[in-house]
Amino acid sequence: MDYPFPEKFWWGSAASGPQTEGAALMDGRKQSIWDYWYSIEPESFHNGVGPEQTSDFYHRFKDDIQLMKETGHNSFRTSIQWSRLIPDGTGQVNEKAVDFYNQVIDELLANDIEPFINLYHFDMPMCMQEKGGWESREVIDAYVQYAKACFRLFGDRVKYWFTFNEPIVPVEASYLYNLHYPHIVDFKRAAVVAHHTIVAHARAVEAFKESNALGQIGIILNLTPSYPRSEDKEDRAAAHIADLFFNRSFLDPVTKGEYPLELVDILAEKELLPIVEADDLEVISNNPIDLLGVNYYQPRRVKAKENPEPDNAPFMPEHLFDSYIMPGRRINPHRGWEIAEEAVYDIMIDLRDHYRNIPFFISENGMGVEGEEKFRNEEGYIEDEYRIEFVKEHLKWVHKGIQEGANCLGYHIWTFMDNWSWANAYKNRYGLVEVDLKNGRNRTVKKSGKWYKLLAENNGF
Ligand code: BGP
Repeated sequence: MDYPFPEKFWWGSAASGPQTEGAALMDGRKQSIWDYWYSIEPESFHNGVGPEQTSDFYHRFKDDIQLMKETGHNSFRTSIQWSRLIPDGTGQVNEKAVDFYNQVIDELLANDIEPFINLYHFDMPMCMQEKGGWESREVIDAYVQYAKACFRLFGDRVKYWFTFNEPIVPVEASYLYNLHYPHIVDFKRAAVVAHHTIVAHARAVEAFKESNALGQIGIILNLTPSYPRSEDKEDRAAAHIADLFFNRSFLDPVTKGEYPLELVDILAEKELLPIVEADDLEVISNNPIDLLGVNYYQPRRVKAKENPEPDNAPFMPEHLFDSYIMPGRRINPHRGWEIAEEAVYDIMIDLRDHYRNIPFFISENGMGVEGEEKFRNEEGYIEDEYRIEFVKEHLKWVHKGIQEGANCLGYHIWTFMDNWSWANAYKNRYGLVEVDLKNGRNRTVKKSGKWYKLLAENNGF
């Protein structure tokens, strides 16, 4: 075997509650911002497919967990939906939701699949958004109560907890770039959302440590290594600034307990710092994570700013650098994302050298492809060779990082079965398992799923 992995390596996949459960308003669940946005603007979703039309994990989890076994999983990440567990955001816990999540966790454990549970995957309950969402301190308190309820209810069995998935995404998509509800474009408000999310995270970590729950707690961050166009000083400075805004802004407080000083200085100079209350920095500083999840899809390429923005233009991070399209870059045309496998190694070495060699795992990495049906073979399953290659090429670099001492504990592909990808709905398919929307959401293991089983069984390839 050319690429053996360490013993007890986690092989599995990641998914999320809002993207898989379905049963959107069933058994007491109430709307999240996704259900609400879909109710007012269904045309914003690819082919008008909304969050109630996901893969129906809510009813099919038992069969799906059998398919996880068939595809080599020893671990699986999903998220609890706040809007299902505590439908009014605060107060009464929904017993039907407790029952559902208990069953999922128990079924995973009974099949020797370690549950990795995330508490928040872009899915603010609508009633909490009405109170101001992450701009409101009241929502931080409500989130911490929700997190405590999860630790109390499921902490006797779940050993790996995550406070947030990609917390920078709601900051960018909902408060800066006009992609997700509530479609605000305002850096100052985005900075408040970011800071409040980090405070909510740190307070949840604190609550976890005070509880009797088993195990470890961390956060899942999407890291996008930031590469300069050239070795020129100006290009390198531009890449460094992008790195501060898009990586270190979250990575530093959750691992080192403090914001990068350079970033604070930039924001202070522009009078864009959020209000920081007395205990905020203390709770951040006292609660570093145990374990980091790294979602890696693509790097960011940057060059020095060519034309400065007018002084009165409302601030955006892109006023400090230009993005750069590298000649000859490879992209996944379906998603438009660059494919650059070696960047995963750069992340690993950075964590080794600058983040106390923190234990981490690759918590998402995957390839979304449109129109996969055309690769169906005579036996009726999809031959997604490109996905196998994609995973292999990334794993080669993960392997090298491990050889060189990075503390990587596992690899989770995004995702287990084709699922609902937010506004892209079912446009791009990512699964090891196909979900046939035309035929009762039937599941069929793809070639990549069969290969993934061998990968996990051999612990390498
Ligand atoms: C990550 C999210 C996932 C998933 C994935 C694929 O950012 O954590 O929820 O959706 O990206 O991206 P997309 O669905 O936008 O193609």
